[in-house]
Amino acid sequence: MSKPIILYSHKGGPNPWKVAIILEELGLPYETKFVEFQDMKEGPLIDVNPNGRVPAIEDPNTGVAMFESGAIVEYLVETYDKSNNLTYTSSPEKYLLKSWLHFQMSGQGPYFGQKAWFELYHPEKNLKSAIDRYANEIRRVLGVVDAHLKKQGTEYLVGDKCTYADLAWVPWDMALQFLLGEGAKKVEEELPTYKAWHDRLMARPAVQKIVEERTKANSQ
Ligand SMILES: N[C@@H](CCC(=O)N[C@@H](CS)C(=O)NCC(=O)O)C(=O)O
Repeated sequence: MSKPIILYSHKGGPNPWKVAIILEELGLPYETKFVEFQDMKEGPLIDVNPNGRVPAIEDPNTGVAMFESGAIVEYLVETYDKSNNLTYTSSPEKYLLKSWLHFQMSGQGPYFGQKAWFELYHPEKNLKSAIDRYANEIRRVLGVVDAHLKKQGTEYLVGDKCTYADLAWVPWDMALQFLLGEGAKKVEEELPTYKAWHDRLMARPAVQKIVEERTKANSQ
């Protein structure tokens, strides 16, 4: 591995920061290209992601150019995590990692995102039933994580180490306060096992580095 991977990103949106965390955890060189929302439906991003969203990556070392944060995470781990620091190759762990990543992609990302959409961007304001629906889903989904960790009695979702399946949840969970306001504290009090897991992930040096990078990017 010699040339930096290009990461198409956005300063505010959580999904690209998931990929940044994995790049950082794996110690891979990468170069971030921030794309504004209004520029996402044209080149060069649209050439890599026909859906015109971030993240997307171009890896000059392998010729792979791809999109969708979960797929990118899987690609990076399969290609570059030769010591299995963030993954398992044994069964059933390797398959359970996929379950939790897919749950994050389908159960956390879209529901958390829709809460922000109906609260902030939807043209029809104060659509209470939609806002409540997604706020309840946020609480429910985090409750699933909390119950799972409690039942297993482990510090991480799969096995006994931090994996890509845990890290994938970090950027949206970081937005909890933004999404639920006062309600975020209540969720954290009601779900202490989830909260301890989140804090454990936040304390990782790679995650802290990305938090700093993101703060720096947003202050420029
Ligand atoms: N499922 C996609 C979601 C990507 C996504 O929605 N990204 C946001 C930023 S976090 C975006 O590009 N939004 C631009 C738009 O909606 O046009 C993934 O996880 O990569």
